[in-house]
Amino acid sequence: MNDLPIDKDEILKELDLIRDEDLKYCDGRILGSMCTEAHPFAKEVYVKFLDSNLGDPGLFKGTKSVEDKTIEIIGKLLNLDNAYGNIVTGGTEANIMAVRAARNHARNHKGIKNGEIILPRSAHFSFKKAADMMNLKIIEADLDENYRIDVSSVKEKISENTIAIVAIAGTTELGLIDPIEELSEIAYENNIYFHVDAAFGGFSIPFLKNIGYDFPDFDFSLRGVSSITVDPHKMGLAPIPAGGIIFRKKEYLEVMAVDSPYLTVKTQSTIVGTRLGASTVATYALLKYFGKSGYSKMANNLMENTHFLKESLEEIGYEIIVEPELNIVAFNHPKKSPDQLSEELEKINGWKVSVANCPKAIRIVLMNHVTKTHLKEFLKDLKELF
Ligand code: 0PR
Repeated sequence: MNDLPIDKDEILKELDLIRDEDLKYCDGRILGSMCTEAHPFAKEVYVKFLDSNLGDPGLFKGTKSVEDKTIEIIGKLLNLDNAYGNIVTGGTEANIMAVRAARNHARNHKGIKNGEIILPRSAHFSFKKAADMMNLKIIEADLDENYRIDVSSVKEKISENTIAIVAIAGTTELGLIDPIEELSEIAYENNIYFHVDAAFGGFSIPFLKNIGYDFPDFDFSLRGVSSITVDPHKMGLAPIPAGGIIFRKKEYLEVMAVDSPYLTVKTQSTIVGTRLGASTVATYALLKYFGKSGYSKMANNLMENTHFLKESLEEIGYEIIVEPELNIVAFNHPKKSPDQLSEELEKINGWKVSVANCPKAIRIVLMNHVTKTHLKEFLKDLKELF
């Protein structure tokens, strides 16, 4: 550390150089990210609430009331009138909270000590962290030939130690929606906690449905669904960190509560203690600013780009892995491996694609920062590499 203070300008100069090493969303080269540039209005709001701490809500009553309203709005969007939950750091923390609620609930109500959690192979790796922290056994359910969770495999894997079943609405690698309706019934009939990870899809499926897209039900309209992860910092255009966890019942928060004696509230259910209010308020501001119609329009534009990319890839001769359901396209070159193609794409024009693992394929996430112009440049390079 320097002994003497350094001039602000000098520090800023250094930081500008450092910032130049980062990729910028607006260059359109980031093709595998579920995050995007936060909306300018969200950034404006964010700085106003930078010092707010939701960890001690009695001191920040205004900010806390915004968190409550945000949960209420997102809950209603997911067909739940009385929603409970929090805006947290991201999908990982939201999933960890859901698993913790399920584990504690099963421990308190069924006496389960060595819990098992059933999830599809396509589940995000955050569940591995949750299982590791809570000493739970992951029971992997098979996928069907279309890469969605195989319902019969879930049925077979239910045991007396099952504390939760997890399904995905918008899988990380392919953007697919699991057969949540059927799983909800199975969970309900077996009295098992059912969590839906809609970290990615939660901010687009309701809006696309709103304008006539034919998606299956995935939310609290299904009686078996206990909680849903839905991340504002993905499709919601909110600044990082903004994940969301919504619970059907208050008791799921209560089973996680620990005493917080010297705070302004006497218990705390979140994993994190000191919690930034800024991204929560920015999320709230965006929900109001866009409204249903604004988000629907954006989601629809992204679906149009998705279909444009998919069809153009087919025209060149690339193989599409699965018909896109949300704004992710996965494809392969008939001869080159995805890793080789990914390397060549980076070399030719700095494209940063990501390679899916199940199945191995190049995976493009069509976020807001990827414009039609970027896609045309990308397709030109893909044609050259074919
Ligand atoms: N659930 C699902 C379905 C997800 O896709 C993700 C993240 C999570 C949970 C975890 O969310 P957080 O990362 O907010 O904790 N999916 C992407 C991934 O890890 C996130 C991502 C974002 C990846 C930006 C790359 C990137 O540049 O693959």
